[in-house]
Amino acid sequence: MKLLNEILGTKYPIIQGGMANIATGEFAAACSNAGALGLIGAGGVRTAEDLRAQIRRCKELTDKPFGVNLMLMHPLVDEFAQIVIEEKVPVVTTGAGNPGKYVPAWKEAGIKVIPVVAAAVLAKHLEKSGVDAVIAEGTESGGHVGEMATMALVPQVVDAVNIPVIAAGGIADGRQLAAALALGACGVQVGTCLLVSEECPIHENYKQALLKAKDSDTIVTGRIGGTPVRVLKNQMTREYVRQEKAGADKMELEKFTLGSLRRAVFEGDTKTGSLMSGQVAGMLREIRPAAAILDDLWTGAQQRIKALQGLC
Ligand code: TUI
Repeated sequence: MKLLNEILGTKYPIIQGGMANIATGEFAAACSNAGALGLIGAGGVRTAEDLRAQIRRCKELTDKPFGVNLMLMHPLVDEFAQIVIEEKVPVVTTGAGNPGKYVPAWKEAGIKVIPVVAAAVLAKHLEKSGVDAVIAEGTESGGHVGEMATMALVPQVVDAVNIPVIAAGGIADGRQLAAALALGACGVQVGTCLLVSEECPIHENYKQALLKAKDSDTIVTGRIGGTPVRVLKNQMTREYVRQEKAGADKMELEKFTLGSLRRAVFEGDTKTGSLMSGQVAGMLREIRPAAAILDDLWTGAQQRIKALQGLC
């Protein structure tokens, strides 16, 4: 099996998740320069021209491979799908849906296409449409999540397809990276552990809330409404749960969370903001350079694999 770094031309077999409103062109470039595949998150980008500007900024700041994550529920996704072609983006990942209709044009343009899947059935379907790999993302992740846990999802996707599988969800240290490789993944995508990097442009209050979090401090809101999102528990989630239990309809709940991610990211509003985070938040100890976080992930995985070899 080829490792993800050989497939992508990166130093490490690690992708930086394209977190909406967080993963700017500058942050993606910093992660690419630090040895991962940096991704620009288009989920929070408001215009096609802004996406183009983020891509150009990223290209200015790194000569390493990078990519764009397209959130498929975004109202401008058709336009964004064209911009990545025009700007010759080397890698496109997708999330929150089925990217099938865009795949032929992206492949025609020579783009490596790597959709996120939350179940094996979509992975199988997308393999037929010619995607290069899939990211199997477990419900441990932050942000928009599916139902299946990484431990159960990854081997079932690996068995379902003959293309490389990248594991995501619940990965913040070398033990978890080693476990992902043991499950048959060729590499990993991480998001939450990079939120506490020095380069990550989120508000300082958001970083401090992550450092304070314990293992069970995240919750998934919106499972009933159809858009499940994992965030740190706070005043907003308590109120959300209260309204959900009281029978509030989908529209009311959506209105309640509208703009709440931006409030957390830009204003540092830890009370009423959506502090998207994976279940690994409880493992985060300090703010460090992205390069140190990535190097520890890979060095730690190699050490763990060697230690396990000594057991048998
Ligand atoms: O997309 C993500 N994570 C995200 S997107 C996001 S922005 C947002 N903001 C507010 C509300 C909702 C979203 C924040 N975090 N991860 C990738 C991911 N994709 N997770 C789950 C899926 C997924 C789910 C269903 C992928 C495919 C899918 O297929 C359904 C189908 O059509 O077959």
